[in-house]
Amino acid sequence: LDIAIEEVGIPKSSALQPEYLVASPHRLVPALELDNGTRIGEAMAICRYLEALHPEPPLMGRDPEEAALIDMWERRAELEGMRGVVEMFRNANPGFVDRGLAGWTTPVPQIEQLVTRGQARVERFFGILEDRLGETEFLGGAAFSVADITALCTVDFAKRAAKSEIPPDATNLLRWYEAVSSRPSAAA
Ligand SMILES: N[C@@H](CCC(=O)N[C@@H](CS)C(=O)NCC(=O)O)C(=O)O
Repeated sequence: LDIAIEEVGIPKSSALQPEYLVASPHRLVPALELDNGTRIGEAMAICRYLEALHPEPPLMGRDPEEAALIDMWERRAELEGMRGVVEMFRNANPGFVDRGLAGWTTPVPQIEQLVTRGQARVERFFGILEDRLGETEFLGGAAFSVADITALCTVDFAKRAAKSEIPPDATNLLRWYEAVSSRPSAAA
């Protein structure tokens, strides 16, 4: 989809631009601004909006069962995987001192123990992915979906920001990672 992208501060600086924050009480990115001025926050709400406008190819399932399984795995990828990476990243990175939680205006101290706990969550998540991808080609089932997109972002962020690599013996996960990373959209 051809959508104009405007950088408003993350990740290039340590804070979001004041002009952006004026109309963003949640103080988080991303947000999708419609032509009528409506702003949609939350990555998955944005995905759902775009999917409704552009249903082909379907990334959120073709029937209720497929949709539920994709939703289940997408939520696991965010809540179990991405949360762990974020815990590691925000609580260890010197650029995030007093910014332990995103979107807060008051200082939130970093907590060292969350780095270790985040690492444990990421390792557990890699195991969950490895088991699931031994059963199905993609995370949500037989077709590539938004669950794979969130999981790929999680694995890439884990590698880049938290130096957590896929274990070499996780052959199903490595097979999947190679396949989804080489899709033109991911490569771009
Ligand atoms: N649940 C939100 C999470 C948004 C979020 O945490 N965004 C982070 C960066 S990816 C942010 O805006 N951080 C601002 C900050 O650190 O102050 C979503 O899915 O969009």
